Amino acid sequence: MSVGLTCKPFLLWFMSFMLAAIAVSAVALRGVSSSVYVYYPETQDVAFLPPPIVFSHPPSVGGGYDVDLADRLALVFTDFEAYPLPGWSSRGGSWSLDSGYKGYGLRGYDTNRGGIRGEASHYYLTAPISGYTRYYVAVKVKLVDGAGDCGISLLNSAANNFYEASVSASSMFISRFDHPETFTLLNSTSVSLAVGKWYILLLEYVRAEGHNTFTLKVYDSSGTELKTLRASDSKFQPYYAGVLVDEETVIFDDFAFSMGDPRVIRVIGAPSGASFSVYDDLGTLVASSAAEGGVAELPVLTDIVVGRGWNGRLYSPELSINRTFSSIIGGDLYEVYGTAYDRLNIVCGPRMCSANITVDLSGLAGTYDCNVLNISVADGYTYYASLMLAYLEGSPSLNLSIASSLGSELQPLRIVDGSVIPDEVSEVEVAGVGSYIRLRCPPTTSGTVYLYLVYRAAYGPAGVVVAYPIMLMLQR
Ligand SMILES: [Ca+2]
Ligand SMILES: [Ca+2]
Repeated sequence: MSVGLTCKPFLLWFMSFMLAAIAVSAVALRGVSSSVYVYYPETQDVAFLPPPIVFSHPPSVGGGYDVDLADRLALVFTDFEAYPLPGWSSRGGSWSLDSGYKGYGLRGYDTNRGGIRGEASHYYLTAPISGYTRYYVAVKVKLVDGAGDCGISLLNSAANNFYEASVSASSMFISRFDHPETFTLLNSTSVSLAVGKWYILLLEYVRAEGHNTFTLKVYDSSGTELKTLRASDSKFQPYYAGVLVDEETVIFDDFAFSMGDPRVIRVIGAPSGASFSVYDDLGTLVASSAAEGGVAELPVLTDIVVGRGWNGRLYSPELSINRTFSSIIGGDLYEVYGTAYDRLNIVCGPRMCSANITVDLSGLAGTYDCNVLNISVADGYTYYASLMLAYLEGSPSLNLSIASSLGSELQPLRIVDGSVIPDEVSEVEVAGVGSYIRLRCPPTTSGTVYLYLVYRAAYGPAGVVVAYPIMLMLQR
């Protein structure tokens, strides 16, 4: 409300009280108009001032669906596009960049630490992994000489004892090395690998009751599994993870340390009939799959760190989704959400100070996330705005927030199964055009939410609070 009054202090207080009373009654009674009359004592006139904040329909943009990264299982990943890497350290060996599977790879040459059988050269992550009891380590390898072996190393905290999950040209094995010279073979099997070709190693580690269990799989570069090998041991709990090379020269690429299976990325919330493709930063197709039962599983085993580790793209022609992410990594979970404005029916009140919004969620497979109401400030001032719940019908689940054109976003008003999560709902400053109310809700929700946009002037003595009623009906 414009409060450009030039009256005496008592009258000013009285006007504030009256305006606040209107606001309070608007809070208490749904449908009360928030129009405000300003009283000019000098002329005894009553004049209507246009409301400074008005609602309007949000601009209709977007293709109806979008997708976001919802979870990432890989804690560390690299496509070895640089050397040295921050957060990595070497023990023995000669390490450098070379041509990789895509872009560069890490070339490792074993300096054969003293010629002890089973000793090896390591390049490993300096962040400890001992806090995890189940994880996957994936890496791509290419033998250059064929004389020795290479693979995944899990070292102790002194980095001198280690477990090794490795391949050579003729075998794969899991072993333990104890400083200074004890080599223990835990399990092995024959497998034929060609020198100069790429293979993928995937190690699953599980620790339970002081026991380590290792499962090593080797795949060719097309993703065909060649063999699986298992072993268990309880000598020590691994403290560092990395790669190793022993009496061999090798090139590594596509390394991931992951809390879950890195062989697929999953897209959830996908409507039936939708298909998805993953492209790398070089424009090459890595994987594609159709959604079934709301989920698409894209096999990215052949390139777990998609492309060179940056600018991966997720594409769905049916949903008009074409999103580039800073990286796409095996184990990622993506969620499709609906953004369709044609699901919205918005009716604003005669002075654009109230709104009835109906959202049609029928047939939507994923989350709905949409700007449902524009907020424009017409008088050039800045206001503090927040959302206040009046009451609910049904037991809807949703988040509502105000995104300000000034850059801040209100902590959402969260309702889960009809209960309000008692978050502190803060105020945001709104000014000019481009602020809006944003709704995010699961497709299964329904019910009606009665709430208020509450605002006060950011200038002068605070005290005039105005509330605009909003009814939000979620239909399925
Ligand atoms: Ca690479
Ligand atoms: Ca890669």
